[in-house]
Amino acid sequence: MNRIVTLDEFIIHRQKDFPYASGELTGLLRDIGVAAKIVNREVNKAGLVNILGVEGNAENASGDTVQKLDIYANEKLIDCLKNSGECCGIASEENEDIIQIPAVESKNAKYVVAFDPLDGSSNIDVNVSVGTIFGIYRRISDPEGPCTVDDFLQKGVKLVAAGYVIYGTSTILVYTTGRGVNGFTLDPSIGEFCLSHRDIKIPDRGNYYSVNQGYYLKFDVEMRRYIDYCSDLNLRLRYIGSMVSDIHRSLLQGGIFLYPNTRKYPKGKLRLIYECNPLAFVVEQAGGKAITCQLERILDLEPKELHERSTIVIGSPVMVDEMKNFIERYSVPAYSTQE
Ligand code: P6P
Repeated sequence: MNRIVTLDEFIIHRQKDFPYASGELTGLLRDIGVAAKIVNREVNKAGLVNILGVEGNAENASGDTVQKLDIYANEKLIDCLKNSGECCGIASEENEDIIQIPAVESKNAKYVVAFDPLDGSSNIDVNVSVGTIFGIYRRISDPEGPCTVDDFLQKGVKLVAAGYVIYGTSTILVYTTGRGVNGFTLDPSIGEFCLSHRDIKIPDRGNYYSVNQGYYLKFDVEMRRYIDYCSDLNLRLRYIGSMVSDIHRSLLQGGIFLYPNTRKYPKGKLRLIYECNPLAFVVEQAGGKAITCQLERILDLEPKELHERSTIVIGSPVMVDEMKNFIERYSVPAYSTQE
């Protein structure tokens, strides 16, 4: 039987990968693990306590209806990160503006964290997997002052660490610090995340494609032709409506996830800073690719606003390349009004 390696042990052991690391990032990753355990506890009993359902008429910064568990998860993540002393600011899908965290005695917080506390939360009431997505940046603002929004408007290539927690049949935390991707499954009997998916590598291609087929007629022609191609190849459509779940399946079994532009979301629905970038970092570190429907690498995008959206095509490298070929071959150039 393999020796149990806990998340804490792994993070501390891997600290050696960073010769100049002084433990702050290690502390931050461990705090996110603690927050994940707390959120997991509530997600797993959401049906038993009055924490299901919609929070009044609440809407978040992106105009999405806020579920009670969204708010709970948001509050717990903020509390854990506040206590760490390693994080000087937070950007959350649930908060319009950034949250500046006062310095903790004798700590010089170097990092900011952007997260979606509970992605796919509309699935909570029907017991479908949901997830937390997080990305960690080194602050670029004056270390003597509070963090600023510019600390979060960095390109995805500047991410120091990123990952997600999927609350499903088991609770798994997957993260990268730029040296590969590892997954840890929560063992409730000991309350520890234990190494279960060492050095994850995404298959070059897979048998699944993941897109909301219901929007088929609203997609651009190149998207429709690619979806038809997947169907011709007898690929299986799997779309859970929870990005973390669809990406996690693609990461382990191969596949491609697409959220193109539609009339309702002309720039795409998914948020760049705390959904697309962290997941793109993880998938690229596992050998996959992540681009926009305009063929830009997700991690190279220059964010302009905290809650800006992006189109995304992400997953197995061969499948993303095939999708890229469809976009190049079939996309109709935007109609020019220039004579
Ligand atoms: P649609 C959940 O609301 C989410 O942000 C992602 O997790 C998911 O992939 C997507 O939106 C689902 O959106 O428009 O297909 O219901």
